[in-house]
Amino acid sequence: MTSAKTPAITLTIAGSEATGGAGAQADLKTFQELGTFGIVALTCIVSFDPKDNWNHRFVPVETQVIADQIEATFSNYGPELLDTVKLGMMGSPATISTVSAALQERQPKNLVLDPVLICKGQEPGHALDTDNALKAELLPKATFVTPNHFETEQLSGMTVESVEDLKAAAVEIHRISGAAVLAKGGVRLAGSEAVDVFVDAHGMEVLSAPKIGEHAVSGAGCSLAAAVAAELAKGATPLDAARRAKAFVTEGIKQRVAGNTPFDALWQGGLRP
Ligand code: PXL
Repeated sequence: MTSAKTPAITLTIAGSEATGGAGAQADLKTFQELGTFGIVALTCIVSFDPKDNWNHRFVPVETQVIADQIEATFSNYGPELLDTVKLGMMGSPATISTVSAALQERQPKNLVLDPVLICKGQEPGHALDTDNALKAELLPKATFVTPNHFETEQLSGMTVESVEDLKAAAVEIHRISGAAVLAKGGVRLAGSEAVDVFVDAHGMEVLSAPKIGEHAVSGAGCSLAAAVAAELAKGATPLDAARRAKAFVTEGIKQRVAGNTPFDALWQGGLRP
């Protein structure tokens, strides 16, 4: 039974990051904060190693178990109830193929891809395979993609050193994927503003906010993509979803949480009154 008050439903297919800053934890907190009913299908478990410079200890979830989680969720909520899926860290080509096959059947209206490419501590050969699989199997299915600076360079094949470069690369990623693109300059581009470039079939918009420090904050990318997914699920246009997600992340970075890792974590409650 549903009622007029039933919230929009959002599923994230993502990894756990044990300290709670990034990954599925950030996605779920973002969904809750923005008023959607959040669901997780877990792809892997990442535990930073304090004895090894906080590098990632990475354990994949068995592909059958990933498929089972998605089957349970899609069977419980039909496409009319659950039409928005966010993809976070996949971590291996086998996981990508499993997720891709599950999405092929369902074809969600909104598929927000956070193209998490390299994970610290992963073996480079394996990481390259994963990047290629992501580009071949998931990027073409995405309706919205949120690459950071590094991922923007990788997906576009272009070097990004300025806002003009970021614009050109975002246009290229839109061209090859057909998806709406929110390419994030973040703290990687010089200047006092954190600049992101949005491109879709209707055109381009530069989203800018004063930088809050010069250090990347854990969970910012995950929370941004999850916020885009939540806003799309509630009916926003891609551009409005991008604008609201940027505001959500900017406030969350202002109220970040510091622990012993060299990076702070975003607080999803930043927009609360
Ligand atoms: O921020 C990217 C990211 C996504 N998902 C998981 C992670 C990380 C980074 O640490 O651990 C599970």
